[in-house]
Parts: sequence; C-alpha cells; structure tokens
Amino acid sequence: ETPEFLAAFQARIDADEKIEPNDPMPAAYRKTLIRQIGQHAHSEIVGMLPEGNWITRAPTLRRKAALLAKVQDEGGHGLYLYSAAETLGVSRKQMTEELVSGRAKYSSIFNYPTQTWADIGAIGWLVDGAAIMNQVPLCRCSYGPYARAMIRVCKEESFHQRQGYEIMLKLAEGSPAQKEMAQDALNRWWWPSLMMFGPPDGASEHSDQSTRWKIKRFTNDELRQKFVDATVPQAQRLGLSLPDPALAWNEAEGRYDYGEIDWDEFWAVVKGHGPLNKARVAARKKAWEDGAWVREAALAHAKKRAARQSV
Ligand code: FAQ
Repeated sequence: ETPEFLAAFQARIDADEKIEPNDPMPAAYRKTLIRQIGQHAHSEIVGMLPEGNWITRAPTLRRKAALLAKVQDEGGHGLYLYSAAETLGVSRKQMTEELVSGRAKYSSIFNYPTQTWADIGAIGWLVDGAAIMNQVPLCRCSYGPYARAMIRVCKEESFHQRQGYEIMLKLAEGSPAQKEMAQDALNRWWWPSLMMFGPPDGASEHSDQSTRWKIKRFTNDELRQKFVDATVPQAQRLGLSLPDPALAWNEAEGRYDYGEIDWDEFWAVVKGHGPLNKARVAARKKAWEDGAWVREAALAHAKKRAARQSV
C-alpha cells in the first residue's frame, strides 16, 4: 500500500464518498470493519438469549407477541450484519466458529442475567436505547453496506425501545411490588448499559483511526453522555431513580454529570469473566451443533438441484 494509495483513499473518505465492497481499500480498513461488524452481528445473535429467556413467561399474550417479534428482529439484524461482513471477504462460517469457540467478542451487556419480567422492560428501554444512540451515527458510516443495514436496524430498534419503556411505565404505575421490581431492574441494568459504549476515550485504542475513516462519528464518551442526557428525563417520567448518587445537572456545561463507571467490571466481562459469558457461548455452540443436520441437508438439496439443472 503506497502513500499515494492511502492518501487517495483518505481523500474519498474526506469527500464523504461511500466505500463499496469492490472498491480498493486499505487492509487495515477492511480488518477494522470485519472486526466491528462481526462483533456487532454476534451481539445481536447472543442478544437474543437474555430476552428469549422470558418468551414463555411473558405476562400476557400481547406482551408475548411483542417480545417474540423483537427477538426475531434481533435474529434478522444478526443475519443482515453477517451479510455486510461477508462483503469484506470473511465467511459466516468463520465468524460463527470464532463465536462458538469463545474467541470472538460481543457486547458486554449480554453477559448479565434476566432475573425478572422487569428486566425485559429495562433491556428494551436502556439497552436498545443505548444501541440506537450508538447506531444512528453508523447510518452515515463510510462503508456502504454497513451504513445501509443500519437504517432498517435503527427503525426496528426504535420499536424495541418503546416496547421496553412501555413495560417499565406499566410496572412503575402499578402496585408497590411492581414498581419495586422496575426499580430493581433499573438498578442492575443502568451501569452495564453505560458500559456498552466501550472504554473511556483515553483507553479506546481504535477510536482515532475509526474516526478518521468515518466509521465512528462520535467518541465512546460523547455517545455515553448523549445517552445519559436523553435517559435521565425518561427515568424521571417513570418516577424511578437512577442508581448514581453523583448524577447531577451541570448548568454550565448543559449536561448531566455522572459517577465513575466500574471499569474493572467492564474489562472482566469483556475478557470472559462476566456472570454468564460461559453460558452464552455454550448456548450458541449447542445451537450451531444442533443445526448441523439442517446445513448438511440444505447443501445436499442444493447439490441435487444443481445436478438436475445441468442435465
Ligand atoms: N463489550 O477501541 P474501542 C445490540 C472492546 S447493541 C465488549 O473503543 P471500538 C442491539 C472493543 O471491541 C450492542 N467489548 O473499540 C440489541 C475492542 O476490542 P478488540 C452491539 C467491547 O470498536 C439490543 C476494545 O474493547 N453494538 O446488539 C465493548 O472502536 C438489545 C477496545 O475498545 C455494536 O456492536 C463492549 N461494550 O468501539 C440486541 C455497535 N466496548 O476488538 C439485542 C457497533 C468495547 O480490539 C437486545 N460497534 N469493546 O478486541 C461499535 O460502535 C464499536 O465497536 C464500540 C467499541 C463502540 C462498541
């Protein structure tokens, strides 16, 4: 890769041109996208597990239908994203093998358990809320297939977020026990939701380069701040309190100050030592192994059809 090639590529990025699969691109740009899109796809697929846990126990038929649709959307987002990553030359099989062997990363948030029905509300409200904050700017990312995939994904995430907020609203306006359940879920999901945005800017190794390539449009801390500012009034509307004594409106800066995130917990979860990392990977491994016969049958069927057509 000559300096001229790299400069010409950067000039395309600077001119806000979209990079498409067959365009020449630096190897490091391709690698970064495969990493990020692959992790994003895995997050959607592993993200089906915490909520899938409550489908059979949703309190009403309406809640069950909405939750089923949401979890199904997540499966769709995962497939969309694997396809976007495949345009960069990696195969879905490779990515899945990395996931089921425990080598691939996916969002830290999905390693926490869903203990009560209120957790489904908290996930929709906070986890999807955080996902939207992070993903709306990705609709303008420099890589065409990723940017386009994000448009539909964000629309669906908006429905997910409202679904979750409505569960929280109902519980918060319900009996004292229901309100307490909502508060307990908020207490447990708040800090892990803030961790979804990634390490603080000073410790974010990829941010500078990804910003230059317009893969990232905001830093981790900028998006985290936007999320806090958007979410505090929503918590107030619910009549619930955020589990952070340091949270306070900063008039001079026009934003909320918030307390120190437990980065040791974050890194422990990212490195595989969260409450449910092992169970999540084991569940995906089992699904992959249980589905082997389907893949074999589909391949055998495709081969037979090809043989018939070539006669
Ligand atoms: N968990 O240098 P940075 C969803 C890793 S939403 C685990 O700052 P970068 C929807 C990072 O990979 C969730 N690992 O990295 C849904 C890197 O490690 P590496 C998924 C994390 O890439 C809702 C290292 O730390 N969304 O699924 C985390 O510039 C409800 C250094 O970090 C996306 O993936 C973390 N939280 O910025 C589904 C969005 N944070 O790769 C179901 C796309 C950082 O060098 C239910 N991704 N790491 O080994 C992104 O925007 C970025 O990749 C960031 C991280 C912002 C996540």
